[in-house]
Amino acid sequence: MQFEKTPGWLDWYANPSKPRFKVPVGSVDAHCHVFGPGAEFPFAPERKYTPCDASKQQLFALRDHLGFARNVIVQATCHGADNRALMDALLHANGMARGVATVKRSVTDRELQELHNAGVRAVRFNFVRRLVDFTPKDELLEVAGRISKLGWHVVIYFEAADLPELWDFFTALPTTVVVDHMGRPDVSKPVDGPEFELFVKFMREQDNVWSKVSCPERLSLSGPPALNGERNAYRDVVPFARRIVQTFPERVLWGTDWPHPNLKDHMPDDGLLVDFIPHIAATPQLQHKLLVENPMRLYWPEQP
Ligand code: 0GY
Repeated sequence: MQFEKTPGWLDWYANPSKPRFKVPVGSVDAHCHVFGPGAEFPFAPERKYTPCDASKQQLFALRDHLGFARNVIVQATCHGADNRALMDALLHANGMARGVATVKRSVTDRELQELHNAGVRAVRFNFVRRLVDFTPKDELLEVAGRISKLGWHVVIYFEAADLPELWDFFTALPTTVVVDHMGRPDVSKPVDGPEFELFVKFMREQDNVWSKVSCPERLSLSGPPALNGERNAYRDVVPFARRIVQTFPERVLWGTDWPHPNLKDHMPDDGLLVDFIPHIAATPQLQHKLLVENPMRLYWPEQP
């Protein structure tokens, strides 16, 4: 099937620079996606956007270029609850990728087992209104109960302003809970202001809650650096991510978010994103936890 991209859709950056920061051996890109290819894995009818293609081969080439060893591939909303593209990528990764799927209440135990066999270890619950239609909370809780028996966890995606309303639901989840992109803080607000304090409190009071300190390109208002050769990009996001890494070093993950869905203004150079890491995890110890120990504990617990 041929798909026409959403008008204004930005394709991923074709020739990312080589990062100056050398990630530790065995690093995991713990948040990335595959899109189709649409001709092989059609996008879902209920999708809110139609992306460019972004294949497993292209993802694995980026992994190698940036110096990463493994990927955690997150089901993107353009594929709805049809996890075939995700499973195909996982099955072709030689054990070097795990997955986060989207499932409905109607999913069978056999389908869950197939997802598990392919490498899925979590489901994603998305509360970002521009991306998905509302799913009743009782359905999500039922799914969470079922997947917890497989040892999976729940990944949640929401915007900072919605945390108060979602608090009771999130704190009722029976599994480890991983938050995408620090709950999308508004970085024009103070890092010690009430909105981000609530997120820090969420992590402090709930020791099952982890956070991805990813997506500065999505959160930044100051944007990428001017074309002056400077590689310290997205600096307005640094205090937020650094605070989470320093306060909860055992419960943070990092990912590129390649191929960067729904960016309207610019497409990040993935090499530059990797160079963001030492600004938020300043020591080799913190970098090793963020990029190796934490994702390995969560997604490859069987590995020594
Ligand atoms: C992200 C962010 C976005 C999109 C998706 O699944 C998705 O469609 O995750 C977004 O538009 O903010 O995590 O990649």
